[in-house]
Amino acid sequence: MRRFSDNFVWGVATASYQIEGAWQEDGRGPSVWDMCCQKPGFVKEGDSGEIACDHYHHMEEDVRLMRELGIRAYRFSISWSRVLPEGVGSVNEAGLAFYDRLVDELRKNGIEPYVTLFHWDFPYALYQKGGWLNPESPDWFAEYTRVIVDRLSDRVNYFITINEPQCFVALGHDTGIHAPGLKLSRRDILTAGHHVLLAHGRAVRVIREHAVLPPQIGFAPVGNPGIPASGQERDLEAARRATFEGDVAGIYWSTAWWADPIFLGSYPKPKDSDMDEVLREFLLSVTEEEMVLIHQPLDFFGVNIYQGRTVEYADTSAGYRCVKQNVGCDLTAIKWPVTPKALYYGPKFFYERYKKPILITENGLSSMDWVSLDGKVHDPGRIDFLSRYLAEYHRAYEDGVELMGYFQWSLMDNFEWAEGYRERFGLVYIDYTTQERTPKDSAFWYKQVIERNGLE
Ligand code: PNW
Repeated sequence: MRRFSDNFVWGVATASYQIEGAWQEDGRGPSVWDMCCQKPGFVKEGDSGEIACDHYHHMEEDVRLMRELGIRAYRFSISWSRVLPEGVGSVNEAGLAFYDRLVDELRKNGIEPYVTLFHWDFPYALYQKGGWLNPESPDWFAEYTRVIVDRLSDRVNYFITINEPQCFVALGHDTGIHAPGLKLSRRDILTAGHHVLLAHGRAVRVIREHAVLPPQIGFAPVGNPGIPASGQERDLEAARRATFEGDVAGIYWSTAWWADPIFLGSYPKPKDSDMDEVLREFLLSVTEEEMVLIHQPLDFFGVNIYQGRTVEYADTSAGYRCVKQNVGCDLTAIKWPVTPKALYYGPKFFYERYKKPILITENGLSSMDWVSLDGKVHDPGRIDFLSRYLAEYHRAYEDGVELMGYFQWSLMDNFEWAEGYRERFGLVYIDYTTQERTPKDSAFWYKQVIERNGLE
């Protein structure tokens, strides 16, 4: 029996644009994802979040389902432009009321709300003013945060400011495969990223100053930890280094690029291969005052972990190299490798460096699920995957890493960004033509895990 601590939180996670739909209802303003979904070829099959899981109209049903599945906590995000259609200025009461009802409904059902303020659906009106490149963007985010805190903080303790800056900054502004679909210069990407960090700092201050209930605040970067190729000490050290430095895709993909300023008060020292004139100038332009703002005290280290990369020692200036995946290595439907040890080494390394309780804000997989002839959805692969990952997470706990909880991604199948509806990450199957919800076998399995507070 692998049991977690008594106060361990078991939850599921979703994000507004991926599930809500109702894209033009009750005064919601457009976001950059609405804009990009209209561009031919941006999303596979021309899918969009216009309807998604129609959660906006199935909210009560979805909360009831969570209660039936024994879920204790629900991490959801708020659509900024549903609440502030122009991003700033006039508040859309109907939009805000939706989240108000959601929070009430959760509380009524004994489910703890975890609010993510920003999960990528940036208001289109603010994008037209320059988006994250505009130096006013931290002010905009602070204003929006204030609206949410004033309305919800009498019933919400847990806030997560920003989800995965790696994705919406890098995929959104570098490769351009996520909204807003830009391919900017390195200097501009660094600037946008810096504004995101400042926005985080401003939001934390707003929450601390105005929250009614005592707040618990975190943020949620992607963690793509290094996994040592062997039990040798030098491979362990190589994996640790790789975890905190950029991978092949560059500096914006490293967890430390975002987490070091927030938790340690300075940008990580870039490794030689990342250092160029642009980066040097950028780092020189950052002021001490800005770093103080970014470096607000937080309560936990939230992190989304899906996979890790195997790393070994190398006699090079980097000190490590990534090991090529085995031929035919195990892959999920979205073709990400199955690497359970990411949930051991990630928490371990992040805890060592940032010294905060670890909260897995997302972990899960997409798999090939459909409703069988017996009317059920059999997803043994998901049960096996999650069992392996949770066993590793438990190993971290046994080794003394302070764990706060675990959120499975996702409650239900949903709009998987540029991949559209092809990828099914849910514990609950969604039939997008009827909006019927069918809990998969894994949902009932997860219910037992929660009841036992661990694995058999
Ligand atoms: C996350 N990686 O994105 C997002 O927070 C979710 O909105 C998304 O649906 C979910 O994971 C599944 O993709 C990630 O490369 C994107 O390791 C990429 C990675 C991890 C998470």
